[in-house]
Amino acid sequence: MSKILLAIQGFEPEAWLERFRTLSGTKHEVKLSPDVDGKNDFDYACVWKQPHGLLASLPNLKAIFSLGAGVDHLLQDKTLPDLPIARIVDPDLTIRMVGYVVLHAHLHHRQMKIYERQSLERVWVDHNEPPPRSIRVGIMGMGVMGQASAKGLLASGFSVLGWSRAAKKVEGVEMFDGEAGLKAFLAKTNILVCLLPLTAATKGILNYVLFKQLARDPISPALINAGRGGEQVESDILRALDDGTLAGASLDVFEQEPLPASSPLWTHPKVYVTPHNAASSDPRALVANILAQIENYERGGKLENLVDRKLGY
Ligand code: NDP
Ligand code: OXD
Repeated sequence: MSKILLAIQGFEPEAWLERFRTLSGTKHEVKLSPDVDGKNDFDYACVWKQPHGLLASLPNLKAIFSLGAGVDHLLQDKTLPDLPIARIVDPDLTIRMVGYVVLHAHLHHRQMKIYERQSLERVWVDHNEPPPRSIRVGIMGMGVMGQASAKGLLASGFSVLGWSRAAKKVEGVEMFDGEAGLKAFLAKTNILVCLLPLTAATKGILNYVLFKQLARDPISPALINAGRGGEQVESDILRALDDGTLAGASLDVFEQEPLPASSPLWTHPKVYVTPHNAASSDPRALVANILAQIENYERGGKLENLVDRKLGY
């Protein structure tokens, strides 16, 4: 029997505990932090925004699981023990992200903010949007989420570009990589989608200088960020929206979450705001995946979807 500790802030902890216990039966003992009597006993920790120092206080841990795809919340803990860290890669999480990206690409291409206003004013005007194939959607971050979103966008008829750290080939997608490839990637991109992990290299990358490099033909550029709020400079987004550098933005993540009530982004006429739920981690879908990993590891198998701590993702 393995002993599993859940340490969760920001998600609904009770729903995770119930799901872990239901699927574990008598195979695992599952505790929810701060109920951490017997710190020596825990084999695995499954965490989302755990209190810093907690994992370092569990001397016999074998591995750590992030309850989401991103691990920036975990790696910010300077006391993090040197253990394998696995992140979530699951079809449920991925398909949710694909839905968000495809939906928002359509919203910008089809100028839905304009039609929402027209509807309120009973105005019947067709703005005659250019063909989807002429719209180039550029995805920053061509990992699990990026590649799946690219497929969804291609199926919707858009042209798709991708940018990653290392060079790679992705069917149907014009790929760019590294610092050297960024300028050419931006120069062709109309709708910019950010699905990057937050690392030292990506912090603040979505800024005014970058927005200025986006293509303005056949439509003015739009930004869709479902990566991390730390990647965007919100004052630059507002400036770019207000001077026409960006025609619109869909923001799922923010410098500060929850987005403060005082933020002008909430009511900006060109902005869609969602509460960091582009792809929500749902215990009904994800716990089976984590338990299968633990059970495989206990049988001597390898952990999958491991994080490279040096790269930060
Ligand atoms: P992956 O690790 O599979 O993909 C990350 C991609 O980003 C890779 O293509 C990687 O390049 C690229 N990348 C990383 N650093 C750089 C860099 N400096 N320059 C260029 N490209 C870079 O992650 P996922 O696709 O699973 O998830 C991506 C992110 O999405 C998560 O880290 C999380 O922040 C966010 N997310 C947000 C959610 C939400 O609800 N808003 C839900 C789930 C995830 P390479 O291929 O060369 O390694
Ligand atoms: C994730 C997230 O990283 O929900 O999975 O942000």
